[in-house]
Amino acid sequence: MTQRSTATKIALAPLLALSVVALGGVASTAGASTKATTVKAVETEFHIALSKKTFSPGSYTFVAENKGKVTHALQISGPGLHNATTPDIAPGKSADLKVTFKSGKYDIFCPVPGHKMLGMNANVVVSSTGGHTSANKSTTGNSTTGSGGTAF
Ligand SMILES: [Cu+2]
Repeated sequence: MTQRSTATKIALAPLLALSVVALGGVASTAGASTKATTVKAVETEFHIALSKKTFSPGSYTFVAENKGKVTHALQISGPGLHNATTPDIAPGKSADLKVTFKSGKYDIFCPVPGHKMLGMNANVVVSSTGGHTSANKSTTGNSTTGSGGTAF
């Protein structure tokens, strides 16, 4: 009896390991398929290093990586954002923060008391770039919609 149940557990172990791997793969693929631009925000004492310097309006996923020795977090405030914040991020961990930027000034900082003042603060200006005259919007639309799929 005891032997049999032990054997069952051993047989299941590789399966469990496999399913964990599979789930991880699916999760990361799903994350990549969104249209948000990923921006790394590396946090240390006491600095935030962004992997991107210029921003245009759109969706962004900030990946806050705590490479410091104390707990940090990431908060962004600006037009349309009401203190979007990650949970606390322990040293060595990371957290995602999804935001939508409009044109304007945004403040990216660590909300842990005192940290912003010590230098964990980055300001970015979001602007729709290009000195192009933005008149040519007529190219969008008018795609022949309505041919409902290929089959039947
Ligand atoms: Cu901090």
